[in-house]
Amino acid sequence: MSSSRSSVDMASIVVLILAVVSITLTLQVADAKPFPAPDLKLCQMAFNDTSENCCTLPYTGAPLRKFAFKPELPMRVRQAAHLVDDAFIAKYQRAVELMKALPETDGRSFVAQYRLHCAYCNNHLHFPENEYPLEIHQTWLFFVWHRLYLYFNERILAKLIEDDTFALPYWNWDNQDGTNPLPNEIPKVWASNITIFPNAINKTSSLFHETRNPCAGIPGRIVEFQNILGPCLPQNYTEVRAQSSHLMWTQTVSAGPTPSTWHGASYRFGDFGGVGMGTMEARPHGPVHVWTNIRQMSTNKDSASDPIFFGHHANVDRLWEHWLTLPGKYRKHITDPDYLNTAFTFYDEDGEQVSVTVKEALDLNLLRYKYQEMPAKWATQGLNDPTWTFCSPTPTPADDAALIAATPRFNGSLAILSGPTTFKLKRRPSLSARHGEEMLELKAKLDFHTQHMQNIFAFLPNSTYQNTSIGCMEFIGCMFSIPHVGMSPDLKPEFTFRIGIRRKLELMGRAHLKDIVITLAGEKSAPPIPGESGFELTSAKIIYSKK
Ligand SMILES: [Cu+2]
Repeated sequence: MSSSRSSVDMASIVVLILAVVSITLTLQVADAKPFPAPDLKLCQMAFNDTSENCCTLPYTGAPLRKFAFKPELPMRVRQAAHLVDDAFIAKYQRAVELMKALPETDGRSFVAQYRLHCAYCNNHLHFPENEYPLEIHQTWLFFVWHRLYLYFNERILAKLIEDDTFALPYWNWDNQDGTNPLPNEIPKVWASNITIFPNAINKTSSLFHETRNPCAGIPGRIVEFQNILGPCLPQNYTEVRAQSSHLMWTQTVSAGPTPSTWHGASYRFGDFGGVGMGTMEARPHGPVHVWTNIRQMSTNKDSASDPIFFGHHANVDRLWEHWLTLPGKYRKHITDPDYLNTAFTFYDEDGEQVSVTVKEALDLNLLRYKYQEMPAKWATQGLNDPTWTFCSPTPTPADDAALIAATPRFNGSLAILSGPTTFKLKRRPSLSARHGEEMLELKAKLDFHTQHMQNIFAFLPNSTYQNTSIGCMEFIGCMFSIPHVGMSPDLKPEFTFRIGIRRKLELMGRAHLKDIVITLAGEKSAPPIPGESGFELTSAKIIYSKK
């Protein structure tokens, strides 16, 4: 009797469990919020601002169809741009010349292609059931959207020259090698105003853009990631290379150990966009745009109208693949279904709308391209590099204890002004990596119309944005938000920034301390409303996360 009663009870429990599981799954499905592929016909001007209008296409092609892999394509190799030969340059020039000759109303045309980048930001792509427009910067969509954008752009160029082996070259600006041709100067493929293609319509290279910064165009001048808009003084190669390799290491190895630190904040259908930039997008990606071309490359609207944009972003894409190979338990693709099932619309090589999901973009073998290998020496650099130095005198344990004792704890909301802001936060140094990576998490309400840039230093309270080098050992990462036009001026959304800190603290010999002293050293920018900082730090804490 008792045994049959207990089996009835067991059966009820199993039914109950199944019901709960089923309700949970239903809720999860009902709750799923990936972005559907936008119909590009939904593109609208940003607040009727015609100067920013990127919706030029009255699309008349076939209805939107789904992307299919092309296993028959040869494996294309994206070469390091500084190593390509003249035959390749001529081929690439011809492909872009043909693209530029297409009418604007053709989705494959150069104009339609660069406006597509702009259409995916700046308040252009609206969904009827969503309050906010789609924004592909400053969240986890950044890497994957640009990968797919380059994929289709490359396929269009290949079809125009009827050469399925064609692959975009990448600008290897992270490589500090000092032998000529320098990988991190503007490669000659984009630098020259003379076409190598013998039958060119005119003798101006289709790969050149006349609005580049004059300083960046000087042969032998290498990309800088800090203080890039000052006077065009002779470069101290040793110093620039040390700063740049240190920045690469900090942002990729130390500050970007997990998907949320590297890619940026999560972003689902219905969310306000652009609310948390990842480490790579902030730096080095951002400064390379500005260093190269402050006029075109530094606006969302015209960024992709300089052909070097595609070489720049090919390197960003390559570095994403490289990031996956670095040591660390959590350097993996994001597995959130809302990310994987988000879809975008592009123009394919026939000029027709095609929808493609994020999960279709994660395997380069299936997309049939790869990168010519180049060394990334910065990834294994460290204290053994004599150019990486502390900017404070070597502290004793007593100095650290005195600094911690003298520093106020972060205590609720804080208006960040242009000067440095210093506070301390509690750590749990004994937690192992099994609990996740140790990160600094900052939340802030930002004015969305101005740029916000903060360099973040540990145990360097006198640091400032202008005068403290990102080559200092105490530099632990940065947070960055670019202005977004066309949004309501009343909006002040909350942003989330995360940077990994553990590896840098280990290198500094401070991983055992129970407090960390943080300094936010901000770039000077005009406050949007007089008397307001436009930057309210709402939360600052040390968290441990696998995401
Ligand atoms: Cu970019």
